[in-house]
Amino acid sequence: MEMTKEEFKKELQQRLKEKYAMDINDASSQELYNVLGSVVKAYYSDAWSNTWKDYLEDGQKQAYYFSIEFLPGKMLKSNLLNMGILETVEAGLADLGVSLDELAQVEQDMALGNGGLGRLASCFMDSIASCGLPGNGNGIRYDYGLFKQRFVDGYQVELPDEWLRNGNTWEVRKESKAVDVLFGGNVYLAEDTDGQLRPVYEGARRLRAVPYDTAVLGYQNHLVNTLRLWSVEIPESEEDHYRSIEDRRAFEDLTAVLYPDDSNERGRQTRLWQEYFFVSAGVQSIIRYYLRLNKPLDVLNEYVAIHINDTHPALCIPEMMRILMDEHGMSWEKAFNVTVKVMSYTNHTIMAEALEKWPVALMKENLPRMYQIIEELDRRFVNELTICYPENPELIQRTRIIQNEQVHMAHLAIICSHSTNGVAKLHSDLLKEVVLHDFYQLFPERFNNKTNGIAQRRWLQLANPKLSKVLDQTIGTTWRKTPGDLKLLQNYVEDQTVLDQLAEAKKSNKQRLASYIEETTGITVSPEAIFDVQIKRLHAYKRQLLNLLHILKLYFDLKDDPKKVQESRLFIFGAKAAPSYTYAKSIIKAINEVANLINNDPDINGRIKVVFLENYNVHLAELIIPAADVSEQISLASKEASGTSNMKLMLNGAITLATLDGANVEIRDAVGDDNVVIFGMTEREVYQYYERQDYVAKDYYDQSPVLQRILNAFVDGTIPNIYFEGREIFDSLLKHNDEYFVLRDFDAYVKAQEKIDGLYRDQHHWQQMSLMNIANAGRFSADDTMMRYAEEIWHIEPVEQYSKKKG
Ligand code: Z2T
Repeated sequence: MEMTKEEFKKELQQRLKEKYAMDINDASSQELYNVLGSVVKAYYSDAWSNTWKDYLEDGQKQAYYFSIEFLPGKMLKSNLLNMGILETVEAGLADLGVSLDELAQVEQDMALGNGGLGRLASCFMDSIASCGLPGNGNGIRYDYGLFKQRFVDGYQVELPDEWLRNGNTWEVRKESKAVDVLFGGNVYLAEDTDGQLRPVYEGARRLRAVPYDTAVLGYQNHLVNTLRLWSVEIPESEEDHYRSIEDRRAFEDLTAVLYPDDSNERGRQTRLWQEYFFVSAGVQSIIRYYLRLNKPLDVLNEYVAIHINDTHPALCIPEMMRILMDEHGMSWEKAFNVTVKVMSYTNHTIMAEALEKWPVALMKENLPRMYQIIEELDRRFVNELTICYPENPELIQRTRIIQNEQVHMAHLAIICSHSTNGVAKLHSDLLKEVVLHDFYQLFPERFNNKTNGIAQRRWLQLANPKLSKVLDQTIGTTWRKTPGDLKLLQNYVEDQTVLDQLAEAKKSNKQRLASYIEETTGITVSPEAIFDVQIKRLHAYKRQLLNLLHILKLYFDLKDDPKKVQESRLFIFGAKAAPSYTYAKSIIKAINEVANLINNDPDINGRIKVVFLENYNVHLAELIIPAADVSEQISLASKEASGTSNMKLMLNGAITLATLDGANVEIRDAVGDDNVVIFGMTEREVYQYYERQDYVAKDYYDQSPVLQRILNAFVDGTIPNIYFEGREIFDSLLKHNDEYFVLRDFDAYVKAQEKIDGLYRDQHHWQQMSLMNIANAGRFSADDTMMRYAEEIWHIEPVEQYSKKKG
């Protein structure tokens, strides 16, 4: 793929004429963006169709990543970077008096995900392609992505995310690849003409799944994989099956909105439909494609790997069984054998409220054939265990798929797949030793760890061009292809010139963020302050409240002693709360009120400022992360499965202030104890409290005048306008005994923050720590993570002509 600047300019102007009959000067940013998009698409279209062709002709094994969420963010610059024409296009546009950055702003963030899980899926898509691996995504094309967040009087208000309003340049609707999916009705087995038992459907609804394909470009290797997202339509022939407009609307709305709950499941009917819809459409289209290879279905596992991203796509298992048996006449035993070898599953949380369980009645009514198959899977599992472990009926009851009239989706996924992985070492160990211990005893060989990773192209090359340039000048450019080469930076830890350049890049990123803050909130902040960042979904276990309590401590300290020696700090929050999660919303309100109080207190005089940025999303992350000095990763140990913003912040030179949770443990191992600040209980100590049941939060309050003053501020009017929210938070800590041990870890957190303060005061040393973090972030490359999935779970290989060596 080659293109000169002049060719690009000509092409752009030509297309602008064709589409809008306009010159550059007359075109709006939206029009220019649209035209630029079509240039880019045309540019990769050959590579895309060649990749399809190569896969079909070579017939090598492919992986399919099934996820109910994908969170790619904006794609323009990322596509340009991966095609190797980012600089050409930027310069060409500049010649024409147009700024690429301004055009890039026009693109709507594609936010078909809640947070970590969806963003991980998108980092993985980028890495699969960049590693030359044959792998594709399968998900849902929601008409509305994750809600837009606004603050009104400090309260979160949710607005619909109309991301498709101005069209979507990147997607291609493929009507001819549509498939039908059946819901509801009755199913019974009847003898067919050939004497075989086949299911007969009565009164089922037939919905059409239409795929929209988006190209996933590999990094400068000419490979283009596909992200296939399904949208629902009602086939014309079915229109008179709807009894009323409401009845019809319910089905039409199947792919309308993404459920905005990040780690909590609420068993809604539409959610179950969504899950079956994209799973059935995806598996059907995989089988249809496979049949074109003319291979027998009982070796499907030699050509297809299906990955189940958390349990939401776990219906892949019974759906695959259905297709193999009902549509292709395979026996149960053969179908099960193949299915297990095809499927693999990732667990993303140990939080009990996130574990998916569907009521049997709901499943039976909406997905009768799925339920029959699940019931049979359960029956056979129980039978087998009864033979193997006749002395242990409790084990069988604990592990079976159907319990208490509920289908346990995680059990289904583990029992009927060949691999179950956690997303960080600590998390995977907890799965084996505690949460899924029974299953680990039954299938030890199935359990493995795959620590998450991040697409360093987006999170360093694109988000932080300033730092990227310093790296190029210092260690050469190989890190762009091989993130492990960031290690070379360690050689410069004593080099003052390099340290200064790194500091300069950070400063400039802080200025960029400061301008954004000023523009969007009216709050003036100093780039000299420590930028202390906590960006993630709002959840009690992530303990934004701990951060807030510490801010209040600093505030009272300064009120009491205005001469106190203390670095100035800017506390930055970005977080959406699930709309139904009232406690999380109360925390948002409280942070906003504390921010108001502190930012406007003349006694504080700007030495602490608190900014809660609205509508945290991928794009904002790209602005905040390069500007961060401190990365807050303060979840209660054992609760955060991995975290991935921790890796992005480290890569951009922030110092991690963390509990030993999730991937924080591996960050510490990577940088060493001197380059990270760790505090708080370990996961063992947490479990000890659970065993002994002897945590008394109120003791911490009773014994600490500091905590008394801080907590009282929530209920005595010190923090204004939080009459109800303040009481709710106060009670959560003292009346309901502080589920996430905020008070238990408070003192340790304060000390850790004091340590941060002292370290920052020694700027030279701070820069060295920052450098060590950047240098050791290479190990969290999603490229490496994907190669491990490829080798150890999916058993797929890079395609020869696209592999890194050639690229
Ligand atoms: C999610 O983002 C995560 C876990 C979930 O469990 C659901 C959602 Cl939407 C069902 C996150 C984890 O909380 C985080 O620790 C992890 O880094 C991320 O998934 C990716 O594995």
